[in-house]
Amino acid sequence: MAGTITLTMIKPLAVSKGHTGAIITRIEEAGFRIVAMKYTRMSEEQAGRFYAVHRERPFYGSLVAFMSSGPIVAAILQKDNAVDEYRRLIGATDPAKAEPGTIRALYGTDLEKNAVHGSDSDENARVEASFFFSEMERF
Ligand code: 3AN
Repeated sequence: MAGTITLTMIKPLAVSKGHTGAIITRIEEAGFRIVAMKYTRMSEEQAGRFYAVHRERPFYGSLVAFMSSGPIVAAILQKDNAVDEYRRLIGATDPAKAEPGTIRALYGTDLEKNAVHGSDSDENARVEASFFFSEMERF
């Protein structure tokens, strides 16, 4: 299948609330192919590295603490124009402002605990995919 990739994480609160299956169903029904997937937990150091671009932002410490607070599901998704298509499926960063029916509108709690991550560029998608997955874990 042709296409580009994006990296998603189902965030700790959405996982602990039992939304993993519903979110994966939406992803597959929207036509994304799962290239790689794992259930894992980031240490604070790893979450800090993943979000290093936000180091100077006021929410950085809280975001790192939250993202390392429990298990997540990380996945590489493939589709034509995957980054933009996935951001359309998940909706705006703030679940309260996300389009009805988007993953963040349905399963997000607030600006920080917004159910899922989605890469914001093809280059970041490649970097983020390599953060979680080796070549041998991609199919
Ligand atoms: P997106 O995930 O939509 O690309 P970014 O890259 O601006 O949004 O932010 C990365 C993550 O940081 C978000 N997914 C969210 O969890 C958190 N975040 C962004 N802005 C805020 C904020 N103002 N307050 C708290 N957390 C935030």
